[in-house]
Amino acid sequence: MADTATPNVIRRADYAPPAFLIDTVALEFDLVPERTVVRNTMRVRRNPDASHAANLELMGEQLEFVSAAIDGAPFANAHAHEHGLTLDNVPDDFELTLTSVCNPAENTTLSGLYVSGGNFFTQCEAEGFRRITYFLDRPDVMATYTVTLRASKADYPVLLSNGNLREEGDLPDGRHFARWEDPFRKPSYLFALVAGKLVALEERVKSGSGKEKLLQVWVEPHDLDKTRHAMDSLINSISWDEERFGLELDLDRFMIVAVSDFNMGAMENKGLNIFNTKYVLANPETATDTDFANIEAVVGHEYFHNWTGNRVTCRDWFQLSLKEGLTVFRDQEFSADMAGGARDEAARATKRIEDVRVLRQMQFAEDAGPMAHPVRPESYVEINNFYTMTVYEKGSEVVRMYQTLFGRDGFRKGMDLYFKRHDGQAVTCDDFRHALADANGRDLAQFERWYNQAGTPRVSVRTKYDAAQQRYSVTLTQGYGDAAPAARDTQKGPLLIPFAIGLISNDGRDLPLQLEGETRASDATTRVLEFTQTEQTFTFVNVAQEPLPSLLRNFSAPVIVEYDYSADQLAFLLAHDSDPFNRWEAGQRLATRELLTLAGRAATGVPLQLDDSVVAAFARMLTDETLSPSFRELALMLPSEAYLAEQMAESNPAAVHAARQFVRKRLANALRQDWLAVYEKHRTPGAYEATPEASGHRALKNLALSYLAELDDPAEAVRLASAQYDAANNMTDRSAALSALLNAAAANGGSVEAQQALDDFYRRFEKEPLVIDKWFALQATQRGSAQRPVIEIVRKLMAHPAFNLKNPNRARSLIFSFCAANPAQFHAEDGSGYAFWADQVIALDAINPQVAARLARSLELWQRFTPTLRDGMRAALEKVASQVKSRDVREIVEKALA
Ligand code: B3K
Ligand code: ZN
Repeated sequence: MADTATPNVIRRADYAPPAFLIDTVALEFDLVPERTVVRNTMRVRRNPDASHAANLELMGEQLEFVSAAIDGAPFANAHAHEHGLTLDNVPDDFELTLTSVCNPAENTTLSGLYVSGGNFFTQCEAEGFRRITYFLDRPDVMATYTVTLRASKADYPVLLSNGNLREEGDLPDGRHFARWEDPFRKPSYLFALVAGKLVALEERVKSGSGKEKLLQVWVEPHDLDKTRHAMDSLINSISWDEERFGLELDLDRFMIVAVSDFNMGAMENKGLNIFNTKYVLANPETATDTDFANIEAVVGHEYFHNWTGNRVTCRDWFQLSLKEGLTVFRDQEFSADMAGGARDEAARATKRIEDVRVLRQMQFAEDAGPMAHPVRPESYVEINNFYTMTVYEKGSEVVRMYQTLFGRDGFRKGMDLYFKRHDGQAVTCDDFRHALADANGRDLAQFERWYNQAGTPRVSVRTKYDAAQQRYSVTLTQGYGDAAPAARDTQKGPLLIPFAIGLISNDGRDLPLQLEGETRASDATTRVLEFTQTEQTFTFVNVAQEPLPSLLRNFSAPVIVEYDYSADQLAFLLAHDSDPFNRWEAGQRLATRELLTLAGRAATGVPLQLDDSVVAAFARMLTDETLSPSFRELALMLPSEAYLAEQMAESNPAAVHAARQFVRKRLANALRQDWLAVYEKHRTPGAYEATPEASGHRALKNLALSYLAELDDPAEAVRLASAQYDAANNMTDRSAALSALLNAAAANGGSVEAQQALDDFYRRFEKEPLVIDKWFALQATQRGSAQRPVIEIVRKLMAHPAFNLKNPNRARSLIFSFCAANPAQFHAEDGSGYAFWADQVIALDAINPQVAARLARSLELWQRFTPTLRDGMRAALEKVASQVKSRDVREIVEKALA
């Protein structure tokens, strides 16, 4: 699949089926940390659908080749090289036995087989299996696996792999073995093994068809008290997939294993999901409400992959969104159903708002920079760099658009047809689209552009009311604006955009909707317009008064809407729109506009002021007890600094910070009594409850506390926060109190109360790594001041005995938090943040290229920044480019500098 002109670039257009297929794999492991021997016996045959190749080329990395045999006889024509093993002139159909050695103890990349906390784990997606044995390590080669594990019984009492346990027993010399069989064909990236000292929480449940299933959550013994929520999330996921999609668990047993050294969130290995501890372990004392919600979402996500990813997998890695976009959509719907059921639109909207915030802040930014790529990329250098917001989050929006177009029932019909056609196959995004199209009798050729074109589409809206004719016309125009070059190259034509719209009367009610040509108004007061041309006009008739349009309801497509609302109109929508998403959106637009104006002033040193009408709009939201607390919390939270900076012609983090802080202080001081009242009213005394209602109260109360910490005189906030810190019976309240104390003290260079709480927090949770991660992160993201720049605190923490660069969670908690979540401090004028960043990328590159490449991305938008910062950013990028070795980091920094 390599391109001859630029050998490092892999292109989608070059896809060719594999010359050989592997039908069965029998793996035997003798597990020893420094020297694990792997014996791999495969049934290999020529692929009838591929062109002939005399030699078999297997992938392999960091392996010590020992021997090869074909049909039981030693095979001399096997040549090991840097990228794998070449076997010359092989027969058409044969049994191949290979023996090789790897070194899990020294494997700091956390890809392949590695040791963490004295136990063995694997991570194979995308290309880690080739670090375990020589193989056709590509997703369109699917085989059934039998795995035999042998290890010291004392050191590794638990031996796990995919599928069903067939046999276990003792061996001489204190060793033992286990043999596992996975009855389903799978690609190598779904292989997994775990060996070590672990214990499990177990449940037996009956699936839809009445079969008994064994569920296990495996952890280190001291973490057993933090597994209940993950287990409940798994049980809920199993029921949800049966009810919503008719998909049943297909194995007798389903295992989740937690590991503290892990590159990402979790991995959907068949029947043996391996999770970052962060997405498994929770109890009220150690995990926040957000952690509880994330665990539910990630457990769901990995479980849902069993059908969308495992039973039907990807033909090649360009199709990654086939499984990831679809599975993110499924986990988002699962979380929404868990929060609000199918009918509670307000509760569902809370989840929708959170998801759209992430999309707009992260994916829109990605789409505007040098890493911009379509949902189905055309090329890559290192596939691990393409597990992106675009593939996952925009991919999920693309799947959601099918559901918006066809309704839940139509979407389900499409899914049913997809499984009917493709169960057990490795397929493409086109196959998915065709299933959706055919099941709904539609031609979706134009819709393919959502997979081909990078960049965030812009839809500008013009409206016209004809009072005499009672006609209201809405003209939509689509384009991409000044997209980044990486996106511009891919743009070819107009998209099919499902554009949901409502019309609101001057007393705040939804008007009936009747399009020109229709005989009567429909019952629904939201209409999904199918917008397919560059410019298109939709005319509503029998419109009795000039309405206010509610545009792109529920964010029906991943686009930017441009419409010239007045501030009064936005305040009106914030108060009245029946679409909860757009109600929130109106507040965000209002706030964004004010904040950007203020940031512009701050950048040029003009004094800042905020109009009373904006304060009044926030006051109404704050005191409106008819709205749910979780909705109010979201509506009262200002857009993030990163999002705001991205909206400026030239990003200026210092100016954005000044503007946002000014508004927060103004809202705090002007509405002091209301914040205090809300703080009191939404306390949740008594035992901790993890329900959405209780967590909504905590969120609103803690938002109030964070505003109170902005008061010119923060004494009262400090008193409240200290009391909350001491009395807290849960991590949500304790960490929110600590954060309020840190920020209230920032302007004065710290406070006794903040320091005491920090010290107490450390002592209290010294033995809980996930909580110590929070301790690092809270300090890295705290507000700084001239006398106390956060970089100094971060540098000091790098030398803390609990800091460890090799553990990705710990590296993320300190370094990533500072570089990606504290923009005002990271982008200090003196370039200190950039120098720090360069040093850390270089250090991580030698340990773990995947983690290093993630960190490398925090400077990719450097060309969009204010000129005073650009030189420092470029210098840091150049330093990294000149020193790093991995393909992962090089792809990122070279694209950034191109
Ligand atoms: N499929 C994995 C991600 C693998 C990332 C490899 N660099 C987790 C997930 O999306 O569910
Ligand atoms: Zn996934």
